[in-house]
Amino acid sequence: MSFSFTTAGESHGRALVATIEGLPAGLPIDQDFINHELWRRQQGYGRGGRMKIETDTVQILTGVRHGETLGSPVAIMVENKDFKNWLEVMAAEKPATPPERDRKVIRPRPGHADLVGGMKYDRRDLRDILERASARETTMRVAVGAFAKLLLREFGVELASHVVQLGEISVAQPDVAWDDIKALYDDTMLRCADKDAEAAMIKRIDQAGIEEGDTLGGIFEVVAKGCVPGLGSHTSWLAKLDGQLAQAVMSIHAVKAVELGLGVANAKLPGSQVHDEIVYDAETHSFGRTANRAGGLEGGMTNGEELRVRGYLKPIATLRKRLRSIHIETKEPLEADFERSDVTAVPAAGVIGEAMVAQVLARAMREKFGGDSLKEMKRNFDGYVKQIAEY
Ligand code: EPS
Repeated sequence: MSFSFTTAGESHGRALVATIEGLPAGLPIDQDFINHELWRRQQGYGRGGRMKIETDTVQILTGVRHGETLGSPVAIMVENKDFKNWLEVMAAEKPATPPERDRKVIRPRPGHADLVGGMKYDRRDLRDILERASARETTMRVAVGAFAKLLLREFGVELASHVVQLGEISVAQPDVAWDDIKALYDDTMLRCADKDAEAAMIKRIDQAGIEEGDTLGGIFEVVAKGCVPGLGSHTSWLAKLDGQLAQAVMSIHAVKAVELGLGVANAKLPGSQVHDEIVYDAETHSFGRTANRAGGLEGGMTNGEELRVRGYLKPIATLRKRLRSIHIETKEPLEADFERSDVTAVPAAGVIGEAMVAQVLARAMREKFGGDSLKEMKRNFDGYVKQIAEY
């Protein structure tokens, strides 16, 4: 038994869709929660005009009845409100006459999928690449992630994220406690725990966006609290949860590096200052660690500490300050294409990071505890928790 999903949809097409397989039957589905997660992804200072057009709302098409999963594939959809402005350009049917404004893209943006995608798929209108390469796709990852979060919640696992760096501005104290991160869950600015740093980040976004026509990257951190020890496995490279998390988070648009725990800083330190020492609490009969520099993972398995995963984003590739490019037909040098864009999407990427970490954990939980119904899965889980307590 596993958990998997596929997304489909173009940024300015009719709708975005996803199918999810592997949810157990009998899982309560709270649509308000899913929509709230979608709302969270749309927040954040530095977003562009598109977010004023869209109010992402999920429609559940299959696999759920009377508020509970059936154990069958779940199909979901989010409509693109902007589609009404792109009816002719994005129509599935071949137009009888070419649209008045064809919105053809022939000036590939450096750092985007435009040029390589056009070459590989042999498309001469780079919109055929841009539409699917767009980070709009992450709407469905967040919707799927909400289903994964609803499953994880049944087993006491919660996720949240925060921004630790924007452009060159970092929080003063990077090890932010879970409660302080959780308190930012519905924040609409930068979900940054350090308010002085956040004020500086906002200024920097204004400077980059308004004055310079530029874009900014940064770093988000996702924390998952309440994971049972032993998700993932040391026995095979594909089974290692750290590898799976890296792949899942790296697949988010513009993420160029993934860090687990204090992985980057740890590379510069001697082992005695890196490894979290093991302690035992005789009263609660449980093992613990003196610190969590490993970010909750040892040997490719969760160790019961908070899971901490960071995603490093490069700046968005659509810039008002246009970079040099080449006309794909005439091969003349010109400036790259620009329609409209965000200045930064680091806070949104954190929400997407939560969704991707949630789906990796949901898959690991489904693989470990199986069960066709939630009840059966919980029975298996309880047996394992007892085994751990008796160890
Ligand atoms: C994106 C470009 C912008 C962003 C978009 C991602 O869209 P548009 O071209 O319509 O202005 O707003 O993000 C979303 C639509 C979203 O929902 O996150 C891109 O090129 O990646």
